[in-house]
Amino acid sequence: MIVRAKHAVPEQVREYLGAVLDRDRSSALSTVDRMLESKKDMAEAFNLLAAAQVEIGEMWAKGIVSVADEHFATNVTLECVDIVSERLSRPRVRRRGLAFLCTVEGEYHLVGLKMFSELLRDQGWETVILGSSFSAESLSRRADALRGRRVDLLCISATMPSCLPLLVDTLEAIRTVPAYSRASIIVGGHAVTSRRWRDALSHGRDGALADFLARGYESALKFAASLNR
Ligand code: B12
Repeated sequence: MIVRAKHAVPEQVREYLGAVLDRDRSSALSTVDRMLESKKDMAEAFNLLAAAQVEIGEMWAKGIVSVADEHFATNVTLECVDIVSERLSRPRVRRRGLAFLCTVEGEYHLVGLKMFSELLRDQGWETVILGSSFSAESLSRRADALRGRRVDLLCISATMPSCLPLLVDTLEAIRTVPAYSRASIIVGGHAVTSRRWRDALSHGRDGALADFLARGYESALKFAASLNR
C-alpha cells in the first residue's frame, strides 16, 4: 500500500507502514533491518516504530484501515521491538534492581510499555512485563512468587483517560503491599498529558501517588537512572 499522510512522515516509517498494511511481514522486517543500518540508538529506532503505530491509529480512526490491519501491524511491531532490542542492547554494565511493568486496569495498549521495558533493561534493570489490565490485587498476587524479594521499580502505563479512577485506587492500595512498599512508581503513557491526571496523581492520602509521571520515556529513563546510585 502506498501511504500518504498530510503531515511529514519519515521515509523509513512510510516504507514500514506500506509493508505491514500489505500484510507483508518479511518485507516489514527487512525495512527494520535497513532502519538499523542508520539508527544505532534503541530509543530512536523505537520512535520510528511508534510513529508508524500512531499513523495506523489515525488511518483506523478515518476508516482507511480495518481493525484486522491494526492487529496485524501491532503484532509485527511487537516482533520488531524484540529485534531492535536484541540488535542494539549494550552489554549489561550493572544491575540496578527489579522492575515490574504493567498497564492499569482496563488498559490494553501494551506497545509503549514493552519499548520502555527494553530501554530499562538496557540501562541494567531486571524487567518483568506482567501484562495488561492490572489491579492492586493482581499486582499483589504476582508479588507472591517473589518469596520475600521486593520490587524496586513499578511502571504503570495508561493511554485511555477513562482508566484514571482505577489507577488512583490501585496506587492507594499498592503502597500497603510489603513487596511494593519500597518501590519507586512511574506512571507513563498518553493519558498522563492531561492536567486532571497530573493533579490526581500528585496528591494521595500520604503524599503523591506516583513518584514520577511521564508522557514519553526519555525523562522516565533519566528518573530511573537516578535511582539506586
Ligand atoms: C494498537 C492500538 C490498539 C490495540 C492495542 C494492542 C496492544 N497489544 O497494544 C487495541 C486493539 C487493543 C486497541 C484498543 C482500543 N483502542 Co487503541 N490504538 C492502538 C494504536 C493504533 C497504536 C497504539 C500504539 O502501539 N502506539 C505506539 C506506542 C509506542 O505509543 P504509546 O502507547 O503512546 O507509548 C508512548 C508513550 O505514551 C510512552 N509510554 C507508554 N506507556 C508508558 C509507560 C511508561 C512507564 C513510560 C515511562 C512511558 C510510556 O512510550 C511511548 C513513547 O513513544 C493507537 C494509536 C496511537 N495514537 O497510539 C490507538 C488508540 C490509542 N486507541 C484508541 C481507542 C479509541 C481504542 C479503543 C477504545 C477502541 C475501541 N472502540 O474498542 C480500545 C480501548 C482498549 C483499552 N481499553 O485499552 C484511541 C485513543 C483515543 C483516546 N485517547 O481516547 C487511539 C489514539 C486511536 C485513535 N487515533 O483514535 N488499540
